[in-house]
Amino acid sequence: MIELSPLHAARYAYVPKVPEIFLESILNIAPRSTAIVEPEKDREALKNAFPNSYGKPAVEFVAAQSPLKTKPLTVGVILSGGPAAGGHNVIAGLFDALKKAHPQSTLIGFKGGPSGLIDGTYIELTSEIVDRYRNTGGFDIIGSGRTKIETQEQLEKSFKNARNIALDALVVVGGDDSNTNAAMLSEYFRQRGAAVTVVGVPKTIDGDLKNEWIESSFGFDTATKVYAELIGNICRDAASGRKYWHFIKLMGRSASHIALECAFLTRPNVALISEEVEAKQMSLSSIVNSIADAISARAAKGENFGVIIIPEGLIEFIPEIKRLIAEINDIIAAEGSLYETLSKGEVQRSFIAARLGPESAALFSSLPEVIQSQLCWDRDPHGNVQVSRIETEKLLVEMTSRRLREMAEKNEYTGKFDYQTHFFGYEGRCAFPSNFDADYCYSLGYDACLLILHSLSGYIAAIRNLAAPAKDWLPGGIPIVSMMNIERRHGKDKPVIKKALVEIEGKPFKAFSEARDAWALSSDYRIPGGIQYFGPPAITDMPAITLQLERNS
Ligand code: FBP
Repeated sequence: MIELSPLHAARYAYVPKVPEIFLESILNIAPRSTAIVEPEKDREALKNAFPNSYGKPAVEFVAAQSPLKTKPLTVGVILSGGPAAGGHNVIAGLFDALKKAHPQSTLIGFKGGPSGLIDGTYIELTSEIVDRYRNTGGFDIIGSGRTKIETQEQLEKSFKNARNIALDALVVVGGDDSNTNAAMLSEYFRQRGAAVTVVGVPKTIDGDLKNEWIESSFGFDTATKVYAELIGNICRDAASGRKYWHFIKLMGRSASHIALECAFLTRPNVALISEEVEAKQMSLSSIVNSIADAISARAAKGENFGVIIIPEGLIEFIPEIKRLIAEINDIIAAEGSLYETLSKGEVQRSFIAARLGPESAALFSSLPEVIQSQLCWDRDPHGNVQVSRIETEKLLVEMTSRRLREMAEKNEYTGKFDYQTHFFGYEGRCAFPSNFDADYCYSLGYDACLLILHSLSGYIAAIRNLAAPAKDWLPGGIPIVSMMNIERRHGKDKPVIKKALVEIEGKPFKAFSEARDAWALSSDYRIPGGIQYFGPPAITDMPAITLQLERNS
């Protein structure tokens, strides 16, 4: 038996705060339909792809007219995609709610992500197991994976396993791709006549699974607080040693929500936002020039140090690189089985270079070889470039050094440039969930159980009013298909959940763009410190700044 750290032991005793309505008996809570939610675009295609779940209303949970009668249920849960703090509390909330609805209900956990359902590998989640994971980070209770359930064979195997286990419901805890899986399974089970209610739970540190009903995905709050602690420490180190520029890449895949939140929490000298780069069609050289100018302006004050935040997905938003990536994706999709046999590095690089159009070929050859190779690495099972493996921070350091040398030759820069690079990503996904994530996740699990009890298949748990104290949160759900559009993946048009990127017209970006010029020259960084789990609620329960800006008028 591993000896627990004092914090680990103390977190077991934490009782998550929940919306007030959840204090009622679970059988006395019922869904109330509100507006029909339709996707923003591609409506006909989505209606055809999801005839059973299209055109349904959003629901909110309110006090019931009369108590629900229910039988013991067998419910399966899948943790899908990258870990995010709070996944264990989703399971705890789901488990407690199921047992309250009927003590003989059973919760099983499919092992290793969606492949656990396809292969029929699972464990029963007993109270002894669940209790050991309450309020802890990680997905290790059952493991996670990125298998995409999409082929007929995978869907049929999932159906057969669900039937053999006599599954009444399935909860898929995941991001945009995983909840797309959930919608497909819901549809397939209906088509096969199986009464299995499939519901989703919005997870991802990236924060890009959100809309009017889903105000935040879980894990974002904890991850940004962990990264901000590290960035704040680096800011202080930079101001103490006064000799390095720190180029810090932050995880978050395509969206820059994490970079934006961490910028508010720490006030770095430069924070790049990919969505702005795309909106302004900034080229790679114009981004590099803007970094070099910021470095030069501080050097003029005698400050040859600073901190730059770079969102992980930046590279995909630079127009000429975006075109290059799209061409590489199409080549990989078209040459699928042959490409898989090629070894990484020189062989893959030459294969791709020989097949690119002239403009992209020229750009490709101008990039450092290490970046060329990283752009050629395999896509993930959903067809995404694995941006966490592309060293954009190093690319920018190399190009910025070059630019500063040019400026120095023309006497436009007289400073001294030295640097350190960092990538913060995996560090933030499995921390003990912040109180916000612990409360939110437990409530999401509870909410998922309510969706199941009321047979709302194809729905995703949606809790609103998150900037307010937990007692005032508003639980409910929306149809997953309402969040979808058609996108090109692996060379084919496919229905997927549309990623919510940073809105350039939104309140958080506007607040950032008003503040950033002052941050560029200042060395008065904001030092947030580590996540506090016990103490005054103003410190322990503070929701993300971007969430507050979005939701508070
Ligand atoms: P999800 O979308 O599955 O939540 O994963 C998010 C993420 O952490 C991204 O920020 C990152 O690019 C990616 O996972 C890394 O994936 P992997 O864990 O497979 O290396």
